[in-house]
Amino acid sequence: MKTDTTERLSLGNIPGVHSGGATGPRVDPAALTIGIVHFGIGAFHRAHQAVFTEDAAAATGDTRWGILGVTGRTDSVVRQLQPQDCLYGVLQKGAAETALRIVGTVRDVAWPARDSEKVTATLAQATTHIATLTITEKGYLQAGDGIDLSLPVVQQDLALIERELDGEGDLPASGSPIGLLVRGLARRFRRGAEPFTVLSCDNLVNNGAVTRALVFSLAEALSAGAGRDDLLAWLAASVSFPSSMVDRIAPATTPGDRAEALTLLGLRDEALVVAEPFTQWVIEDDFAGPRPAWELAGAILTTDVTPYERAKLRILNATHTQLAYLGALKGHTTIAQAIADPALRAAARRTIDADILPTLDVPFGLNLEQYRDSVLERFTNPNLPHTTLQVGMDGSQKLPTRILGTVTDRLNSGHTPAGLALTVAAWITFVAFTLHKDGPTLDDPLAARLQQAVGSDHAAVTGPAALVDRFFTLGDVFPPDVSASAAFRAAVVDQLGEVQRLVHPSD
Ligand code: CS2
Repeated sequence: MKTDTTERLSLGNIPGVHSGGATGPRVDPAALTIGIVHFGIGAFHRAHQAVFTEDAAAATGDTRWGILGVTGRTDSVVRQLQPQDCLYGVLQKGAAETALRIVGTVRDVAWPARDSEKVTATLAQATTHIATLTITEKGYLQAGDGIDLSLPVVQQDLALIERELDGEGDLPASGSPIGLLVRGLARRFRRGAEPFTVLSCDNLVNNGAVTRALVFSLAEALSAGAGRDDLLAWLAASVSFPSSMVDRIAPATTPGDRAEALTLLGLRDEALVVAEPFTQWVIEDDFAGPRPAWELAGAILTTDVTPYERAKLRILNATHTQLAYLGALKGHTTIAQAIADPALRAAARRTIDADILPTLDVPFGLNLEQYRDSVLERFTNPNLPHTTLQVGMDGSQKLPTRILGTVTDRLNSGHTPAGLALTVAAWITFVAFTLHKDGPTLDDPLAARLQQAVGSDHAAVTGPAALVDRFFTLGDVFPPDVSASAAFRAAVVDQLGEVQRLVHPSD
């Protein structure tokens, strides 16, 4: 195949980049040293924080902020990036224009199953100052306020951190991102104890505080002794956990995107990512040590991320989720198709106006109505094939963060949010439909428990009320104040009918 024999993007052929239709890298990748370890080097990080970091380096000439990217369970991203000297393109697709930019700020990549030692050693180096995280909601392994200590992988990681604190070498691989992070922090503490910053960039409420609580819950579970107590004291005094709000729509790369990039670049790029033009990063300015000048790259550094984070999670992510489930049920493949459907667009708009906007404080300099309009406009981008199934995955992890906190706020102020009940009803219908024996498999870490809620045979579910009751017993998803609300339960039952009317309008 022609594409397979085309030369692949690498440091050796950067000059060739500019002869095609591409730009970048904006700094000499070979001049960068590692200053950041990033956990979860998927498409989003490459299209977002890595680009901000390169722009900051270009603005200042500061070469300390190369990134070591850490992959998740598989080594596929290592295989994409390593043969390209970790260079990759961001194919920016606007409604009218496409542009390709090569980014060079990722300087190395590690797969924990093989490279836990490399990640640990890098986290411990005095020249590394920051760990950033995009490990998705499920990657945190949260149970209540802490990490789920009942999980075998967490217990194994705990044992490794103890051995690390004892100074043992040649340890096996860590199994969880937080476990590997704390192992690296333990070595950093033993080696030089320089201050450090852990910066979560995931779509969680108070992501900095959540990450801090998980790190501490793991460290506190270590065997009692001087090592543990000194580590905890150092973590409290010298490691900060700022919160941040991140925003850029970055759908999965398709073969068509790769072909388009090949045309623009004349080189093969197996690590290409795709993104919309819009990008935003709001960061709590609470760093224990040095950081890149991200504000020179357009990031907002602030003392309080909360109003931005709430507006983004509750308007953008919540509406994405509603459109994903209603859209998928109605046969729409992409978010752009779903928002182009007048009935779904109207439902989205109603939900934002009636149920979401009343719960939000206005972030400084932001008009919430304009923000709502710009979000809905971004969803219409027809060149960004963000699939409803991609946004719909991991619903059990996403609903609490983006929907159910808003439900609680509305219930507390004496309102029953019908639009949010519609979203919950759409999720339940989607799960039930997907888990039906003829449907595709459900992409959700709670799939097995959701299967029990749905019942192995649809006929066993006696009606909408019984179905809602079964879902509401999922304590990991529905907080007690939501599942105990008779009014909200009735609204979800009611909205199951509305889902059917929306997705089968002619029946
Ligand atoms: C989406 C987000 O897949 C999803 O759940 O809602 O990934 C969304 O595209 C980003 O948060 C946009 O910043």
